[in-house]
Amino acid sequence: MSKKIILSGIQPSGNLCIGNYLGALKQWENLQNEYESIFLVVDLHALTIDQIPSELRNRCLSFVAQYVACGINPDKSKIVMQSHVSSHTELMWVLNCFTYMGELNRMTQFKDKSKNTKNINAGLYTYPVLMASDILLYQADLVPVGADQKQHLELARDIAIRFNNKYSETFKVPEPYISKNGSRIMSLQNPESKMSKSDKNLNNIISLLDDPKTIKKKINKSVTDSGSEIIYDEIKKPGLSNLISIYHSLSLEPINTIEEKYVGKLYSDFKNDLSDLIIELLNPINSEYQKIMDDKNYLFDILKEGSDYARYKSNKTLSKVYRKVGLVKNK
Ligand code: AQP
Repeated sequence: MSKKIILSGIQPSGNLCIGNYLGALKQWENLQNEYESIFLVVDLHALTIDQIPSELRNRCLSFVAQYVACGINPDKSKIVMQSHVSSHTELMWVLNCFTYMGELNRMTQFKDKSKNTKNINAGLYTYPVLMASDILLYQADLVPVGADQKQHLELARDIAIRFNNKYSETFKVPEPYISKNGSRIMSLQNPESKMSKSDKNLNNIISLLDDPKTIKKKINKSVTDSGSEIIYDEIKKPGLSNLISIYHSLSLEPINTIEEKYVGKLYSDFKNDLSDLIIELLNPINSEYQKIMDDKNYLFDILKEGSDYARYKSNKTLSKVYRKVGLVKNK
């Protein structure tokens, strides 16, 4: 029996951070052993935000290297640059015609992002349709995402069901895979908002490429709450609870074991240990990353293999869709 397919992606729109690691990359690393895996760098999605072209170009390659350094193994998984496979945007147009404005108006990520930018472009608005196309093209069974992306995945499912009902079975209806661990890591300075890689305030995030000194500094400066007890309470102690959550995701120690361990200890003791845990995770990722970035041929080979596979696989779906909606095939 053929393996089930998982697909996920990250947009190269800032510095990959431990939110992305715990909510996405760490899950991918585990899942790739069990599933046929496709991991995208969704560079077209990144255009919804103002970009400096030379920086975007470097970041796209840097993301591929960071995927591999975080354990995504190109022998097990396909790593694909979204813009290398034109079927993504082709299918998106068709799906646009099956998506209602009312659905897009309800997307909370659009509402949040458009609050913080003057550049409210149509791409930002139709972003979830491109994401639906990314997923449905490959007939993905399972989509690992952080909790923040669940609404987008539900829209992809609704579009797939709508299309299938109208034209007969065409798309696999994908299921979300949301890990309980690390599915929503919050900002270090503002624990009411999620940690986001494109946050301009770098003190809000731990980037995967931060050095140990910077990590210590950011964790020491992170917002904690009044009181001195180290206990998990999202309402009364959102800042501390976020740090405990990160500790828990990295050490895999249950939350109550962590609380017991720090009875009678200071916030600063806890923060020191948390910094050490993060440094222990990121040190090997950093050295692996440097090695990979020094071998650009290796990076381009990974992308070539990914796009060859992705073109073949996605074209099958796209041809089926074009035929079903009534478009004439080119001879
Ligand atoms: N704070 C988070 N905690 C857990 N998981 C997270 N993810 C993002 N932030 C957290 C997961 O990482 C993947 C990134 O997907 P994306 O780049 O397409 O979109 P995003 O959700 O908009 O991510 P960011 O980091 O907030 O990026 P920017 O700042 O560029 O918009 C997804 O699986 C997401 O769930």
